[in-house]
Amino acid sequence: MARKRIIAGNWKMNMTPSEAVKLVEELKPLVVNDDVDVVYCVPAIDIVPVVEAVKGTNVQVGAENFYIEDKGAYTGEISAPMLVDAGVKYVIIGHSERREYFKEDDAFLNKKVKKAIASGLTPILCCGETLEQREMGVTMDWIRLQIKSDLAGVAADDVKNLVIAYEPIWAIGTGKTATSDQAEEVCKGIRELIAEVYDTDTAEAVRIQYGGSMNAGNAKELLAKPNIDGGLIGGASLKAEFGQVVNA
Ligand code: 3PY
Repeated sequence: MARKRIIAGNWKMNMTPSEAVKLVEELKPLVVNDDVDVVYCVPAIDIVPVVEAVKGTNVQVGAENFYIEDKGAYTGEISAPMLVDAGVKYVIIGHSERREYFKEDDAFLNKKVKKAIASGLTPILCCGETLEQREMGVTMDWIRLQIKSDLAGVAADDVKNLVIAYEPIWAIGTGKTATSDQAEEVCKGIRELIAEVYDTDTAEAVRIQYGGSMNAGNAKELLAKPNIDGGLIGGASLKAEFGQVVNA
């Protein structure tokens, strides 16, 4: 069965609520494409206005983060049930910025993956190596470790529905992109790992994105690769260019 392409914007800490609504309006005619799942992963404060603004379009809304408890004394956090109630469908888990700046480790990310699934959210689970790891030749060992730990105890049927984003850290916010061959090699390796840990059906079903400076200039070549089912887009998701990536 062919996998449906998924192009998700990761807005990061950009866009005030009013800027967010303006961007959604600007992108509306540019992101229409029934063959692609289009997702805007937005800052928590933008979720409610963006869910409202995308009503009646093909766009779904994702969150950039949440906490693993349903409610309680966790000042400043938002929970998975809150996201679901607000109309959120996807959530980014394990982005390298959260791993690095907020010290989210694989054990915690595994809890987040399980909580998201149990709450009805689709995880976009990120993994990726540093430049140093790539140069040392341990890229695939590292990615395998991350994915195995983050998915520990997750059932095959749930893995079939989630999204994995391969984002080499050296290509995030640097303007550097992995070549399409480098990206394909790792995405293929991730699919092989899923087949090994689960089975071929699961591996064939799971959608794997490339992320890390994907833009209108390189999207077509990256998306032509057999194991790259979409993109997680940083800077280019904040402008009209995102429409070109959706339609690449
Ligand atoms: C980037 O493209 O910079 C990203 O981090 C996407 O998540």
